[in-house]
Amino acid sequence: MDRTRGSSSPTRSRWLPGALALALGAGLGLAGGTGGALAAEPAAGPGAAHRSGAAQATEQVAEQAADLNVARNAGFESGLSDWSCGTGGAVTQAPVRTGTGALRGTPAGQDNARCAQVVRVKPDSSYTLSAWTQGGYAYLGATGTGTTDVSTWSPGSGGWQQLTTRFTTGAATTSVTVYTHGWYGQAPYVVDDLSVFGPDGGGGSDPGPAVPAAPAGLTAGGATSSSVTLNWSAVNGATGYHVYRDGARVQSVSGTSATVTGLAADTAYGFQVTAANAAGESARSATVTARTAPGSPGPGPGPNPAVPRHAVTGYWQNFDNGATVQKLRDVPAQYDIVAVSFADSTAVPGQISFTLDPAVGYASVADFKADIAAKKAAGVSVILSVGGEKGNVTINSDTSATAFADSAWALMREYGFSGVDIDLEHGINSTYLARALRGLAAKAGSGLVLTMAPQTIDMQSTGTEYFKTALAVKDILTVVNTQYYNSGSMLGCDGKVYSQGSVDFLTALACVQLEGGLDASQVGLGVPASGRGAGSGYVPPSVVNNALDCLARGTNCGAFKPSKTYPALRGAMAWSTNWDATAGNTWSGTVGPHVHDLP
Ligand SMILES: [Ca+2]
Repeated sequence: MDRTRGSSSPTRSRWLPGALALALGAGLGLAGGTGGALAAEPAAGPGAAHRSGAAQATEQVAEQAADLNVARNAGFESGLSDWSCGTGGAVTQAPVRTGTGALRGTPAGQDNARCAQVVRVKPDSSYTLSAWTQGGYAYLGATGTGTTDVSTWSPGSGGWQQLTTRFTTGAATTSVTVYTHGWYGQAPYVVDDLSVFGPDGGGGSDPGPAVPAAPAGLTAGGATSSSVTLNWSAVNGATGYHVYRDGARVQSVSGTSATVTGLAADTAYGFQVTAANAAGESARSATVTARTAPGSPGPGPGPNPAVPRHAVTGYWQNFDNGATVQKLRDVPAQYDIVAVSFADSTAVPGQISFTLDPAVGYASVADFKADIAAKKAAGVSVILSVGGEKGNVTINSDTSATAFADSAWALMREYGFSGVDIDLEHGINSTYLARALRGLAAKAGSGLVLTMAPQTIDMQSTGTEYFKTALAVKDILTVVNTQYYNSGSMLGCDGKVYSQGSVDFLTALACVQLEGGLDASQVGLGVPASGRGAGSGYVPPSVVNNALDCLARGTNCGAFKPSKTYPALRGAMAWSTNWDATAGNTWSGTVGPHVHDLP
């Protein structure tokens, strides 16, 4: 349907740090290849003034990257990976100087608990070897330097203490063994943040743990009136997760689920999760919205009023787009089915939610529910419309079909809706959408009101996914109100082309559905309630009435005359009750009595 929802969805910010990291990575790669050329480049010359900014940036990175820590896993954040240790070496979580791990060496009588690593070095270069230690006697040294091997030691201490020494590599030396160990029979020693600082020997540096990625797969379930349970997928390298509620951090956990408590009943909350480790906290996950259960039992679906033989459907706008803002109680009694527009899709494929727009003016959600109950008591079916121009829901698997049925049923029970309207405008999969609707019908029972509002193009032949869906659920389908507007020219059931905005367009196109396998009681004429309710294709209410007469009685036809009459034709639909109100409710006042007067 052509309409502006007027709602604003938050724009996801782009992950700039990621782009920055990419650029830096590219710079480092270039720097490695041009390191030798840098020194040879003239300090000034004809080309110097014209060097690109990119080249200058590359050189700056190269200069910064000239010296680095050539040891791997130097902070023991990845266990003993890259290290060769005897039986006395192990990783400890306490004490650690940085991150979450450190080396604990436990010497024995014949074992000094030595751990060593072969690092790649540049020949004829100087390196500073250092490490932080505490506990018992700790040694730090290097062998295979090609010049003079070095070592240093500490008798131990109760706090962190840095050991430092230096070595120079030989003319042909490309690797050196660095080691640390304790002393025979002495107390365990702890080492963290070891560094072999000097020119890159070709092995690069160990960046340590990276900031983890944002968690994916966040879902909300198990809502009570005061809590919501969240689940998400584990993130590589994460040591914990933080949970955010409406932007504020409310909880930190080590696993991949959390139950957020202390929530208000019958309230929607937006949740996000981040992953964290020693390097920092990830970006926030996509937001999942969850609503807590009502504090007291909701009105429930109750027995649905029967839809009359001839019925008028009207869409009620849960948003302000310039049409008259109204409450459900303001919708004229001529409307037998009121489709609340629209449900929202959530991050879970197939799942829908509903949030009452404050712009509509209800004092509370309970007030809105009371209006639904009052309409129901007056014999009106208030249903929830799914879709619209901007509210698409993807149902293309058994999982998403189930998610749809479960969430739609939950909303029916919570608000008292009598059913759902399918107003999806793209990407329909008839197999799974039919499965989803059957799943809902299995829960809601025979009182379910199920309507559809396809676009004209979607109902031109029985081969389209929309038409196939309608036929696949024919036994539980109330009415299909095809939108006979916003569509230009289309084919009638006689194979002729008809232009929108005429009685023939309504009758000849409805004939496609009437002859395509739907029962006449399942066909309604969907039209704009006023000229402002659609971009094109508006016809006055008198033309709608003529089309109804033509199909149901064979009178008041235009050029197109159906070969038979369809007295059981269900009726008509208007977008929207709000646009109808804007035009003084002329549409429902004219078409409504006429529909109810059909044979
Ligand atoms: Ca560490």
